[in-house]
Amino acid sequence: MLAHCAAVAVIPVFAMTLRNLVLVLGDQLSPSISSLAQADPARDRILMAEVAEEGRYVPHHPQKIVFVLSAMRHFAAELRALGFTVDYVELNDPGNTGSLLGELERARERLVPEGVVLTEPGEWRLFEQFSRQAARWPELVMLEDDRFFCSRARFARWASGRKQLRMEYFYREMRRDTGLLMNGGEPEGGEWNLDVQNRKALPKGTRIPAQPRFEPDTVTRAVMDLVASHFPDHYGRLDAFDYPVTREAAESLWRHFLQVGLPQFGDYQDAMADGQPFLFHARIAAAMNTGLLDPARVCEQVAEAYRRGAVALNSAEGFIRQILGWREYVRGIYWLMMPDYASRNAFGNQRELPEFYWDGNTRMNCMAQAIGQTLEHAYAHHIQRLMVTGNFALLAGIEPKQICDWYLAVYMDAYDWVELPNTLGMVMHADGGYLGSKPYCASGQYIKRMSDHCKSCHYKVSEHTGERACPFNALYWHFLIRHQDRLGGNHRMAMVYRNLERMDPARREAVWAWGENLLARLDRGERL
Ligand code: FAD
Ligand code: DLZ
Ligand code: SF4
Repeated sequence: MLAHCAAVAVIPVFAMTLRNLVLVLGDQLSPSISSLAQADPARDRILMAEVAEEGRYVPHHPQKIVFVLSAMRHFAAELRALGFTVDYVELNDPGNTGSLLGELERARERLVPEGVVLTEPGEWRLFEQFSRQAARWPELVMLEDDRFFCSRARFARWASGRKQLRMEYFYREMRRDTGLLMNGGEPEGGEWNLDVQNRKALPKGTRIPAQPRFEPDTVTRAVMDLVASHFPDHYGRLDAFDYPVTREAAESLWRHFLQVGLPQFGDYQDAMADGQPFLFHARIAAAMNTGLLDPARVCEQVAEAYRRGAVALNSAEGFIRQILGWREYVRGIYWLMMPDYASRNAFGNQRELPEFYWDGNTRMNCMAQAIGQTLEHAYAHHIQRLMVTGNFALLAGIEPKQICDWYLAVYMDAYDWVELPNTLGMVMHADGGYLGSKPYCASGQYIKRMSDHCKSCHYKVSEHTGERACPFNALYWHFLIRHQDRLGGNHRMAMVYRNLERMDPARREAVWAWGENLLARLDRGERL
């Protein structure tokens, strides 16, 4: 626990009365979270509630709902074993109001506690609801979520006075603050960021480690039935669920990664391959975002693996950068910029999200692979999200809210605080360049370089126009041409705009026209 808790209101204790009712949310499953750290099993009572609204505010993948509800049920058992009384409201319970605030209100009326305590929700949507409630209930206290390296106040101080924020400089501060991979005041190995050593394509025949499977226990199976009956219309396969739902099982997933994934994580972090959903990735984001794994311990263990020579620096640094750097950076931006951030749309995009995002039915093999595994596992790794499904949405000019809601719905690890800045800022550049200095736009050539997807694709990655041309190509040039006013002066885009200027005018015309054709087909609801 690295950040400081906000002051806890001192609530007097009277004999025979309940002191605090402590509400624990579905992504707060950490025994040492601020709301529980100050709770006393003898005087306080825990409330946990399964509610329809949290499953429906976007149509969450059924595996995400199963994961959260089953992990909540196991966590309630963990708290009871620690001596706490837990009032646990199941989705099917008669009288369930369907919302977290409704359940809190119901329990407050029933138990008449002196205080109501919760750790602040991670999403603005709920934070705002509870903040409004706190204005009506003086006994409601929200504590800071201290499961992050950087508190909201610390981030705001760092950001203050900077016109543009850059992850790289924030990350360096975090390395200095924590001492992770530091050698005195200098970064281990002399370089802060080994990103250039994280971009190898996968050589043919590389052995990919098998992923551990976590068979659903009786609790999880009951939750699977519940989710099937309550959310039958949600996108994604339910029966393939095999994710850990307890702290011990999450720990075993993590240990597996440390031993067999991490050594090659550095080299192949950006690689993609047909039929390989996980490659050398850790799959821990869902467990970490709900509190089953602690980011500080995870990073310390990676640094320790480097110190004892078990992994190379490009793996250790590449991995720690994602958590200490990106994860903290996007959260900082989220809290600094909300609620306005969510409605940013710098390019003025209005296009509907194509239907194939929901069923994977497209002839673009890279898209079909990324979306197909998302349906199957509620998972895609970072480069698939950024450079395949994200890149397509950017090039096609999809309305930011629609693509953000899609990411929020389909991934098991998705929460607004981490999904929104990644999608709206990093992928869609809809914040006008606040989070990242340039859009990550790319033609089919990037996907060809980093994967084997193009080999078995209906489309030809070498072609730019015509029925069999890779749609990413014409859409890439169309994107650059239509946003030249905004992006042409960006020095990080200078090379691509020089290439555009050198393009033969007839070819430029043809590529633009083919891009128009593709966009018109999307507007007619056609599948590419
Ligand atoms: P690994 O590749 O093994 O990486 C290790 C850890 O680093 C992850 O578990 C994650 O905690 C962290 N991490 C890596 N990249 C990022 C990043 N850009 N931002 C924040 N943390 C990062 N991550 C989420 O946790 N929830 C989301 O809702 C989410 N939405 C995303 C949406 C888009 C459009 C993009 C481009 C990225 C998104 N990410 C999100 C970041 C990243 O894709 C996932 O964290 C990662 O794919 C999870 O798989 P993993 O645990 O195997 O990660
Ligand atoms: C994601 C989720 C789901 C699907 N269901 C519940 C629930 O029934 N009860 C609950 O307390 N939390 C749930 N969650 C997690 C919340 O959505 C999460 O706490 C907020 O989004 C704040 O980050
Ligand atoms: Fe994707 Fe284009 Fe390659 Fe097909 S050819 S896999 S659409 S990049």
